[in-house]
Amino acid sequence: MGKNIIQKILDAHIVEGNLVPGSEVGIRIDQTITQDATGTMAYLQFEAMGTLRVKTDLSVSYVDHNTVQIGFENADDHKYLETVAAKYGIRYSRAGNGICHQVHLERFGKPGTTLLGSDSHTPTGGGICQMAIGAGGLDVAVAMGGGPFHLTYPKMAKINLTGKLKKWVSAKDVVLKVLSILTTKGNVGWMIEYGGEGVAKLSVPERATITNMGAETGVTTSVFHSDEITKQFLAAQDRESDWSEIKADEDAAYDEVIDVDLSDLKPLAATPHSPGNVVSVEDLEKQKLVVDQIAVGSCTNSSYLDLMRFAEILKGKNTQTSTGLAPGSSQVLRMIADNGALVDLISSGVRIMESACGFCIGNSFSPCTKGVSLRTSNRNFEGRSGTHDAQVYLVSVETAAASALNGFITDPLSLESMGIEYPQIRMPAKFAIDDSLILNPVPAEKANEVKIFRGPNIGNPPTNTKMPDEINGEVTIKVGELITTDHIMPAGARLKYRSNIEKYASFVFEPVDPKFPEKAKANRANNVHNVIVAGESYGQGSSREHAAMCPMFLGVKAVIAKSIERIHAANLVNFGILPLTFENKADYDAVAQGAKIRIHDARKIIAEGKELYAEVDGKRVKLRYSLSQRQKDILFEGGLLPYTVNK
Ligand code: MIC
Ligand code: SF4
Repeated sequence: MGKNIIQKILDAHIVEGNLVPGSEVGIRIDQTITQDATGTMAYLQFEAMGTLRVKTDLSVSYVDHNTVQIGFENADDHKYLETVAAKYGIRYSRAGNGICHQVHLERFGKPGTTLLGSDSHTPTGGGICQMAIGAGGLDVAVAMGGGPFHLTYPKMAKINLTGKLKKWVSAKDVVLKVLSILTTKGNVGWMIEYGGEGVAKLSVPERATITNMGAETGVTTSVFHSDEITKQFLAAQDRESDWSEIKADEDAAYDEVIDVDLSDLKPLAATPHSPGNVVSVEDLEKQKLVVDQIAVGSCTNSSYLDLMRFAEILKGKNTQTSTGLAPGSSQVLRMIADNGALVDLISSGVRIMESACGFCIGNSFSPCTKGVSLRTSNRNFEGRSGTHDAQVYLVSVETAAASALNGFITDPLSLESMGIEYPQIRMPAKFAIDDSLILNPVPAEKANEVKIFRGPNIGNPPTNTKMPDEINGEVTIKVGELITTDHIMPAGARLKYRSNIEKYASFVFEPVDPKFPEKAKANRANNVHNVIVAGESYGQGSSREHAAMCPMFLGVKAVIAKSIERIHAANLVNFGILPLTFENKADYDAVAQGAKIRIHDARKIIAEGKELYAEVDGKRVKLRYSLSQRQKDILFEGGLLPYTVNK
C-alpha cells in the first residue's frame, strides 16, 4: 500500500513509538519558531534546562505580538529575546519584520521537514508542505534542546478539492467551508491532507491561508503537497534549493475522505463568536448590517496576493468605514510600497498598521462598544478584539474590500454590478528579499561573551510540587461549553505580563469570573486543591501555555471537562495539572461550582491504570484519563520542566 504525505513525513521523523492511530509517538523536530508572547517563557524554560546551544537545524525567535510598547515591559522582553537568541544559536526576527507564520513561510519553511512552534497557527507551514505543529512553549524548548516532540499518531483525512474557485471566492472561503463541515470541536487527534485537482490552482500563500485556519478545527495540522507551484514560490524567494517534490502515492489510503467542489463555493463568513459559525455573505448582506470597522491582515490573510487584491478593489474609491490594514511582513509591505499599491490604499483612507499581529490579538484597533468588526483574521472569540461586546465577523479580503466600499456587509459578487472588475493578481517572479531585520546568533565559541538582558518584567519560570497522592479540594470554577484560552488567560491589554507569572495569574478567567484568582489563592493558602470543571472542547484556540501555567501557579490540580483540546491538554500535563474527562457527559450537570471534590488515591490509581472516580459533594462521578506512561511520569514529577531537568 502506498503512503500519503502525512505518513511520508511522519515516517521520516518518528523516533519513538508505534504507528498506531491513538498511540503516542515521538518525532524529531527540524525547525522551531517562537513568538515573543510565548517565547520569553519558552526561553526561560530552555535556560532552566541547561542546554548550551539549540540542536535543531533552524530555530527562529520572532517578535510580532507585543509590539505596542506602552511602558517598558515589551521592550524589555524584546531585548531579553534578542540576547538569548544570540547566545543559544537562534535567529532573531526583529519587531517590524512581520508575523512569524508569514515570514517563516517566505524565508525558512522547507517542504518535507517538521516545524514546531509555540503558536497555534504554526500549521500555516503546511502550505509549503511542512509538517508544522503548534505546541506550548515548554514543548518547543524541549525540541530546541534536541528532544522529540510527542503527539498522538493521527487519524488522517483527505480533503479532496475538485473544480475551480469562481471569481471573488478565495482560499479563506475554502477553509470557512471546511470549518462548516468539521466544526471547531471533535477533531482532536486528526491530521488533514489536501489533495485533488483543485490544489494545482492554489498558490502557496492561498494554501497557507487554508492550513493556517485548520487550527480552528482542532486538528493537529494540515498539509498540501509540494509541487511546481511550491518550487516557483521558493524560487521567487531565492530558495529553490529548499524544494523537493512530495506527493501522496496513487494508492495512498485515508481514514476519511471529504469532497469539496471549489466551483460550488460562495463567499462565506464566520459570525460571532466562533470561527465555526459559518454562513454565506449573501445572507448577511440581506441584513444590511452596518460595519463599524474593517481590519485586513493577520497570519491568515496578509500575503502579497491578499494586500494587492484589497488595494486593487479599493483603488480610486473611498472607504466608507474605519479601515485598517496590517501587512504580514516587511517583505510584502516593501513590495506594495514599491509598486504604488500602498499609496492607493492610503488614498482610499486605509489606516496602515505595523507588520505585526496587532488588531488580531486585541492589543490595538479595538472596535467601539457593541461595534461590528469585519476581520480577515482567524478567531472571533468573544472579547478577543479588546472590546467585550464587539461583534466580530471573519471574512475574506474580497468581502472585506466590498464591505469597506459600502459600509455594510457586502457580498463581493455584487461588485461587478458596481462596475468593479475582479483583480487578477499574479504571483511575483521575485519577491523583494531583504533579511536585514533577521539577526544571526553569535558563533558557538563566542556564546559565553553574550550577556543576557533581564529587565524587571522577566521573572523565573514558576515551579510546581510533585503530584499529591489524592486531590482534595473544591470545584473553584465551573465554566460552560467551548471555553477558549482567551477566556482562561486573556491576551490584549494583559499580554504585556506574559513574563511575569505572579502578575499575569491575577487575570486568570478574567472575562468569566474575575474573582477566581482570589478564591484560588485563598484555597492554595489553606492547602485546598483547586479544580476546574468545564464543558465541551475546553482550551480551544491559542497554544499559550500560560492558560495552564498560571492556573498551576494558583494551585489548580485538575481540570475535569466533557472534552479538552489537544494543545491545551498537553500544556496541562506539562504543568502538572491532571486533564480528566467525564465518563458520562451528563455528570457535568451534577457538579456545581463550589462543590467539595475528592479524588481518592489519584496518583496510585493512575499509575496502575485503574478506574478513577471523584467524590463530588458525596456523589460518585466516573472520570476518564488518557495518558501515556511518559505523561504519567511528567504529572507525578509536577510537570515537564522538573521531569526534563531530573532526566
Ligand atoms: C493567538 O492567535 O491566539 C495567539 C496570540 O497567536 C496565540 C499565542 C499566544 O497566546 O501568545 C496562539 O495562537 O497560540
Ligand atoms: Fe498573530 Fe493573530 Fe496569527 Fe495569533 S492568529 S499569530 S495573534 S496574527
